[in-house]
Amino acid sequence: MKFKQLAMTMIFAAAGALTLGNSGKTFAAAPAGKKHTADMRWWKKARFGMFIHWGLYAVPAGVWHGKHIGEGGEWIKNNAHIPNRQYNALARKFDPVDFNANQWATIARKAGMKYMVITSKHHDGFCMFNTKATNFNVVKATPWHKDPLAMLPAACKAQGITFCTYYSIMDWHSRDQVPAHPSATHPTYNPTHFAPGRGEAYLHYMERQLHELVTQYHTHLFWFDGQWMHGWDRSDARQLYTYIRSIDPTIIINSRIGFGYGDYATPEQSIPPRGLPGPWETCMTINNTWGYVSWDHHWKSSTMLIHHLIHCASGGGNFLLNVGPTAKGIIPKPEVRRLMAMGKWLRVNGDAIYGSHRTPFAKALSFGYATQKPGKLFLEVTKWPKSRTLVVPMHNKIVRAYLLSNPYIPLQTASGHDGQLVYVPAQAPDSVATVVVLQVDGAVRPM
Ligand code: FHN
Repeated sequence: MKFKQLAMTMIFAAAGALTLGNSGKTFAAAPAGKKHTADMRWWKKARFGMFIHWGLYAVPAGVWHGKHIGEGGEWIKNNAHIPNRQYNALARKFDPVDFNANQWATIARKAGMKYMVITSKHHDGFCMFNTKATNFNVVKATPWHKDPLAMLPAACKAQGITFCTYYSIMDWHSRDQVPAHPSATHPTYNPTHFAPGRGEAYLHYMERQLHELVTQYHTHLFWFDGQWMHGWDRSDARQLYTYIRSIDPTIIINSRIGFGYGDYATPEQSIPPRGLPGPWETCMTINNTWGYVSWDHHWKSSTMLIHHLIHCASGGGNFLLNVGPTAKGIIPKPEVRRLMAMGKWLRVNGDAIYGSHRTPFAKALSFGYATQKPGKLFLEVTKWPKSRTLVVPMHNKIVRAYLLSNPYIPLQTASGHDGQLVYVPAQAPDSVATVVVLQVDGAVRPM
């Protein structure tokens, strides 16, 4: 995937997550050992969430003046160099008459997702909630006049999904920020910088909106982004972090608020091979774009997506998988089909994922992945052994072994030179990933 915005490089050191924004600034994840005041318990147990990129950009859907505009639907204002007036006019065409909050929350539940992070305001500055801070919002500026973020929290609660919000610090619409290359006909917005003397005013604008999102829309998490705009500095990050904590100390904040603030690291479109030391979450698209793009049919298979989820969990991380609804409010069918396949796998194997802890093994396993809970080692076998024998590199004797899908039939085991042996059926019961459960005494002691 090639994106201009990926001029910024996402580099993830083993010691933590470092994100190099366009400005080349480095934003470290929460410093090791930082005391979390946020209530991370639900988040760490959840393991799997739905990311939703939805806004005015769904109207052009990756096409401008008849041309395919690559590198992201939600970036079309920047990548097609659309002047403000022309872009703002899209609001008059945004009328998602097919939007159904209960349907979206139900899809998330059936997918096995436990939280939802939706764009309240992306880089384009359009607000998908009825904010009093600007009329450039979904209720005041569109013929729809409805507030999706007012409908989703109750829909999510009814489905057992935790409601969370994405919020971009960079804002291509705000008068407090100046585009990288202003032009009446061919502007480039990214990366913006603060207009002279307007930084404090913009911070106040954000605080007003974040207060609304916490107190009126009851978000449980802020997924910040766009922190690479020029002029966003440590004091700004600290002020925003402190402000949010003053409203509700349990709110979770991601690392992209910047400068080591935030509660978890946010690798994007990639999974750190052995996970990261502290709390982390990989976010990923199902095709190649976050916002809806009508011509992007590069869909990942459900098998690959299930393996990505397992890989994240085995590294002690979460998997935030994105959907890009259309301008009519429909989650594209190819995305729904893949999510239903993930949910079907999780209904059988979710015990290995939800609330699990990272693998005890420092090296990758030849047959797949591992996760664990006290007294249990889960082996997510993605490469079924032709020898019908799994070799588990640990000293612990196995108390009992069984297929998670069929716990009543024990599997035979033995001790070998290279670890514990588990004898499995000739054919993999689940060709995508079969979970073998090993009951062990005490903590796993890898060889
Ligand atoms: O520029 C954004 C992009 O549009 C998208 O929102 C992703 C999602 O993580 N974040 C930024 C690129 O890193």
